[in-house]
Amino acid sequence: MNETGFVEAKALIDGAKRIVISGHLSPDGDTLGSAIALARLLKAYGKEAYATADLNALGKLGFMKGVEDIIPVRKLRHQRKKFDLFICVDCRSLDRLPPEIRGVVDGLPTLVVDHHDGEAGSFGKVDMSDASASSVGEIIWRFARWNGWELDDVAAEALWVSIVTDTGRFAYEKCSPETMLVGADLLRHNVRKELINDIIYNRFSNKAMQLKRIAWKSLHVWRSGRVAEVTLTRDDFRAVRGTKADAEDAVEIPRLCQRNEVAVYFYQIPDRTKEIRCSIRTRNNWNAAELAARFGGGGHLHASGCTIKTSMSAAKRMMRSAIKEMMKCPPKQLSLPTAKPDTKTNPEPAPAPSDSTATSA
Ligand SMILES: [Mn+2]
Repeated sequence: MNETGFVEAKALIDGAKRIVISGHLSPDGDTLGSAIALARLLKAYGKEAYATADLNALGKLGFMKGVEDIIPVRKLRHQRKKFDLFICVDCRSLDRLPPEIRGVVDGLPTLVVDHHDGEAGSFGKVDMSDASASSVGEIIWRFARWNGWELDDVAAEALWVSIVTDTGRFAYEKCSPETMLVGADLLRHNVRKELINDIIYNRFSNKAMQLKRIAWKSLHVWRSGRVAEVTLTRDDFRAVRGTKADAEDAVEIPRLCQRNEVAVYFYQIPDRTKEIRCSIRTRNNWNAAELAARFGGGGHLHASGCTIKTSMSAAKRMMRSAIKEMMKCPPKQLSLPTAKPDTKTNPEPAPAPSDSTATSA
């Protein structure tokens, strides 16, 4: 794990009084968990620190401790001028922030903490990102440890949610021996691990169940299942009065096909016609970040997202032809982590292009 930026980040924090923290639109477990934990840690350190998020987009994550301290993005505008530092977590591009926050943080000194594959450059004044980290939560844990900051139970639970969700419950490629040690440390606190697992992975609202049923029916498989898709249209969401957050995991359905290598979930946000979001998951080194980057999105090697501003049928045509083209040549053999027990960090693949308009990966 890379600790570059910690010294500069600390200096920036020391020079600030009122700090605002935000992650990307449609916050996921890592975004929310790292924002909550960081705000707690900074408060305990003597700063005024506020995590902000679109509270209407939390979905299941609303159960998290610390959510009650989050300032809704739309209330931020009234707080202008008072902040003197912006910390951007789980994202390194202004385009991915909730629109309400862009005006508030514009011009503020900015610290970026991200772990997406991408170019080193970001809009931050100081950047303590690390593309080898499993999650931003892991970077925050390391930063806290480096500073000698103690975690309280709320921060520990938030970081647990970060890491669990971004590693697919300690299973994805970037989950390193060090990630497991961070997890082990977090469990020394009162982390409700069983409840968290149950809420996030094993319990679904009626709306979510109905959307799953529709998504299953839409399953479209080609190349003998090597490529598979599901679709939820604006009408589907309307029919069950559901939101994007009710179908966050729909991309897991096409992934279940035994031979699946590329899975895509196409969906439409009810009030945005002519805008198709694509959530992409790959296996076997097919570069999901590069595929999404063709459409201005980005993400990780095996998980990415993008938005295509066109109709559903045109978006599908474009994505399918991009997939076909990608699959013409075998994927680059990337340096995946070896089975050696002493592997310290996961070597990362060649950087993917910037993920400026990626939807949550
Ligand atoms: Mn993340």
